Amino acid sequence: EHKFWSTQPVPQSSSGGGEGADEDDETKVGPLEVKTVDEVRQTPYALPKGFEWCSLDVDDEEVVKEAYTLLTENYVEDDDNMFRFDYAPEFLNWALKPPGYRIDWHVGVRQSSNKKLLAMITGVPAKVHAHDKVVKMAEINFLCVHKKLRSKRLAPVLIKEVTRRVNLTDQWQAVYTAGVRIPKPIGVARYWHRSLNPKKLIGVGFSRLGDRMTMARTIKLYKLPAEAQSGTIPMEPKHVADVTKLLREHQKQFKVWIEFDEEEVAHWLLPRDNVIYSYVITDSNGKVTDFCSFYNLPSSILGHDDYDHLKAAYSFYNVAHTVSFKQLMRDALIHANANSFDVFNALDLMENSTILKDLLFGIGDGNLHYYFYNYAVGPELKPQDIGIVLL
Ligand code: YNC
Ligand code: MG
Repeated sequence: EHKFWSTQPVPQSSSGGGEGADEDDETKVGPLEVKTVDEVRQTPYALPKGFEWCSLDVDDEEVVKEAYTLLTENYVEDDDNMFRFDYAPEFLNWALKPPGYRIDWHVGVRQSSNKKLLAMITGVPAKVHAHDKVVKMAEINFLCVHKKLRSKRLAPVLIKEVTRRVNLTDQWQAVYTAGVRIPKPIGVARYWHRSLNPKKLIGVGFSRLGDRMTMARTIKLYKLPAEAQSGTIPMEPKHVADVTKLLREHQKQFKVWIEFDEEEVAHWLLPRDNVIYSYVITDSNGKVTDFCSFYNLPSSILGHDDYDHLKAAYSFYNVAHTVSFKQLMRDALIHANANSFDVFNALDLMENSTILKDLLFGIGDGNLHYYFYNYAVGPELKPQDIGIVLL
């Protein structure tokens, strides 16, 4: 069934533990395959004639712009092809250059004749905790093949090449998420959506007017105050040490989570305009007691006359101590609304599902599957056991 994935060190049965499930998939925890660097192929995999490999030098703004163009024209669309993710160049600079990033883990495929970028896949380092073990993994993202090169088995070559490059650094595991179901998710989460600008969302076909609802009543229902209600203020560099401790103590409760040191917290959480928004609550001594964060991932609206973009906030990491989780997330909604986002999205993982309904989120369609490469975690994790949010 899966010509490529059946050859890879990933748990194979997709039956979720029912009849026919491979017993090993359910009981085994840890690496599926152990190798050494001298067993890794020294040369890149062969590409079809007329194409060549490159490393995406993301320190060069021109290269970031090329990646942006490939993605904005060819990356993920919804099932009805109404929207396509439009990760901004500033966002790619954030996503692809965390502490310890390596140019050679950002793999590109160019057309030899004109050097046009036609496919990519990226990796950044992450220290992943899985059931009390710490594993250095590559966080894989932005797998994209130009529309005119689809269904030619280029994706497996990209995946094998990034794997080879990661393996050459003596790392053997990866974490990734995808809308598609392949062998074999460690867990599955669902997106929920909270309307901030219902008029636009309904206008572009993202949502529909509810039964027995008028537009005026809908707008009133979702209206939020202009000012935060729980004392959240923008995070600053002086908050990094406190946030690092709070986040680590909080994430420990999940079965899988990513450990961030202070440098990584500074990178992933300090506010960047139009990219990452983070807010803290501090006590009378200025110590951080709570924080919330979301990132900006707009979608292009395909073929609509009045609007060309949907501005979406995605819940990132949140820790509540002195206010309820619901109060904290309500402040996140208020800040997103004040920054003119149209919708606030959150997955039903971590403790998110406890507040989604109260805060007027509606369930989305389609699942987000979580995967590890070459690392088994045993029985499928429940969303509330997953403490990882990727971009
Ligand atoms: C996918 N998203 O099943 P089988 S998510 C993984 N992730 O293989 P072809 C995928 N595998 O089933 P196309 C996948 N999508 O025959 C497809 N596949 O074994 C598998 N879309 O290849 C698929 N971006 O080249 C099949 O398909 C084989 O031309 C078919 O290319 C696929 O970034 C794709 O959705 C997705 O650009 C590139 O459709 C293309 O269709 C496209 O014939 C729009 O491929 C954008 C899009 C995916 C976003 C993401 C995470 C990717 C994770 C990849 C796996 C990483 C493994 C770990 C590596 C490091 C290991 C270490 C150490
Ligand atoms: Mg292809």
